Amino acid sequence: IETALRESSVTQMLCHDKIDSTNTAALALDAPGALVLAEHQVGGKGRLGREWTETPRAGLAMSLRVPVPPHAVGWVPLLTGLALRTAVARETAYRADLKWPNDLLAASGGKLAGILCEMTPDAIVIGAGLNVDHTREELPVPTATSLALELGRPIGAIDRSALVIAYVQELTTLLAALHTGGGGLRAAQEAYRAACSTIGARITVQTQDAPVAAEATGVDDDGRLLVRDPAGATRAIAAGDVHHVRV
Ligand code: BT5
Repeated sequence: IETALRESSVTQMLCHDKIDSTNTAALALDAPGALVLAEHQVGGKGRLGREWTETPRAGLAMSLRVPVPPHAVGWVPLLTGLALRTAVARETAYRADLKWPNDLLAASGGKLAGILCEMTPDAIVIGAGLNVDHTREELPVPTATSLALELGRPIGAIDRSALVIAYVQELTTLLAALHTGGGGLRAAQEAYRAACSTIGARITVQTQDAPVAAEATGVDDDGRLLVRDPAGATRAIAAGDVHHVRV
């Protein structure tokens, strides 16, 4: 992996057999360009204090620590989801649904991957967990699924190292667009919008008070989801849980 990533944003790679959280490890490192991987992550973090559960040798847990210009931080989680989706398509030909901001879902609705970005004063730690080789019995929660299950591939047939390499390469290209801005950034944002299955979908948005039914109409230049409520009013959502309504 290290050799293949020589041209990427990775300057140093740490591969742990067992660790609490690759994000926590990358947060503690003062090394821009550090990529932390773990074969078994025992204390994986989800968003909003939730947990991410890994199955040894079946899941991928990856955290990349990189500097990001402050004005572009809002797009990092979204472009990370795009990078992961593209990498999965490149290596396995599987086209996952990309749900705003960045969950990867299978056609069955099962969750294949989750992303957690955490900020330090000078960098962002981009954490991604991908379910690759789980059997049905190994899935940590009923809402999860794995690439092996969705593709009907035998365990061990999907090259996990190739997935790591493809993901970091895709992410490197998209992060470079964030740094340069201009046309490159607009192209990356358009690629995200084209891939995001939330846009155009009927959704429910979990607000502080209650779930609200709405239609997602787009993603604005700050990475916020634009939703139109039944009364026709449009507003932008910066963070929150969005559930697609299946019709
Ligand atoms: C996420 O949170 O989806 C972000 C997960 C980020 C995990 C990566 S792994 C590498 C790095 N190091 C870390 O410590 N974290 C990052 P959220 O949207 O809050 O989803 C969490 C919810 O997904 C849980 O409450 C479970 O219901 C479910 N879940 C837990 N483990 C799962 C898995 N392996 N596959 C699918 N769903 C899972």
